[in-house]
Amino acid sequence: MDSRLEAVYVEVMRRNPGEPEFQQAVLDVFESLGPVLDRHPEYTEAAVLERLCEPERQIIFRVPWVDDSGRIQINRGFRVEFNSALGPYKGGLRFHPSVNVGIVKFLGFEQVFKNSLTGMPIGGGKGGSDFDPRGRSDGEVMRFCQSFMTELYRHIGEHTDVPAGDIGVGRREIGYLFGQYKRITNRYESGVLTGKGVTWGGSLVRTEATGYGTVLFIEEMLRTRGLTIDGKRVIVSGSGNVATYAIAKVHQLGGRVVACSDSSGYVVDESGIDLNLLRDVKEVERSRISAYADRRESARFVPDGSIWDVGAEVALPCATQNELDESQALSLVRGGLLAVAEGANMPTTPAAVRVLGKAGVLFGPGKAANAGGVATSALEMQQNASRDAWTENYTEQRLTEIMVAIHQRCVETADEYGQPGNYVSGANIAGFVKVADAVLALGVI
Ligand code: NDP
Ligand code: 2IT
Repeated sequence: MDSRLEAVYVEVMRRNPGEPEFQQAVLDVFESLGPVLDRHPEYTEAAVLERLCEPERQIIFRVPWVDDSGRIQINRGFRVEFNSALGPYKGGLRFHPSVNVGIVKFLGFEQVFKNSLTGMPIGGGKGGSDFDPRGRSDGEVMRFCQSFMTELYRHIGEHTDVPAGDIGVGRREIGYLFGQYKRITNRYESGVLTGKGVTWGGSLVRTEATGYGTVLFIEEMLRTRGLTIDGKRVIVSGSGNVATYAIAKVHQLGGRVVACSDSSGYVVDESGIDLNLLRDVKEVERSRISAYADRRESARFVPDGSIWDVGAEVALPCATQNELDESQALSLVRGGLLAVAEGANMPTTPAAVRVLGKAGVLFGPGKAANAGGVATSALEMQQNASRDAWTENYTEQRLTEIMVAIHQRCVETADEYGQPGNYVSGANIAGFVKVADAVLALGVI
């Protein structure tokens, strides 16, 4: 690493011990920035890197609630408002037992550059809780969300900080959170949260946007090699919001998804994942993925091992961080892999990214490939600000244009900095330069 970057990196490590995911996310960006600092000494001069690695504000709070048996439960809530040089803090809330401040910081840090890359006026933030929604009744989830918002409401607002969903937070949770915000503030402030239901201020296509966008992005990448996803064999990990609509878009474009997963294992279905059945099992019943295989003859459930061993031409990791490691990448490469796009945030380990690079596999990093979700959140904010609601066709058209533009930005930036075809550098540099210029312009604040 460049010595100017190294000095900042060492200091970031020292100040943020015990946060391996945050450290990994910072390293990933820093490894792309050497050529940028050569061209822009003013960034080093003005300590832009140091400023971008320190969140503007970090909020940690107690979330007390009462479960169905009358017992008091205590969780921890987080909101890391990372950078607001380009617009209000924007980013999802994650409810999962693994959530801690380091995870939220990694996600918030990534969000800053992703949001910059979309070209929309949004800063970066992230939040969540170690609350585990699994096995909880609707009433418990509602009471938890109400308690969470009873503290969070004072920190957010349509011009301040605009949360949305992430793992464990979907339409149901956003509804309870929005309801409590509305009640406390006595304001119907639609733009304070995105991912709302379409009858109460949500945007059409927001639910589908991340998964759709990821597939639109990989289609653009494949196009650079004269290929398309039509007829390709595809693996999608996860079976939540992002995975579901990635599968839907792959099928619309003529590809065949032969495997998907949840945290209990994976299913292989050589005749192509049946999306209606998957949604019944995961979305409607909130059941485990083995129930899919129980009801479909062509499918089998595999409780252990790796989904990536199934083999495919296209792999879309859409579950969680560090879910595709070096040996799994090698296995995918041996199976004839052509392209990977990250629907999840940081799902591919650094060693796995190197394996894919060496093998000449197209690799679309999450900052670019999954940016369609937050970009459509920004479209939801636009609709809320103008008290308008766009049609499905128009909104999907906007999403498509945004994904094509992000792809173009990555390709042109990688070319400009002498690393053609390197989407990691392209995304990191393009995302960084825009936010760095704004940080400089706004002075020392
Ligand atoms: P969901 O909660 O809807 O789905 C998450 C899926 O991933 C589930 O299948 C879940 O399995 C699985 N999963 C979660 N954690 C783990 C884990 N530790 N180990 C194994 N499997 C796990 O979340 P989303 O689909 O919204 O999010 C998926 C990824 O996409 C995350 O990385 C998120 O940050 C990223 N993302 C989401 C966006 C959005 O708009 N929602 C936008 C951009 C990125 P199980 O059901 O067993 O828990
Ligand atoms: O990681 C992400 O980009 C998201 N979870 C979506 C954030 C948003 O504000 O829509």
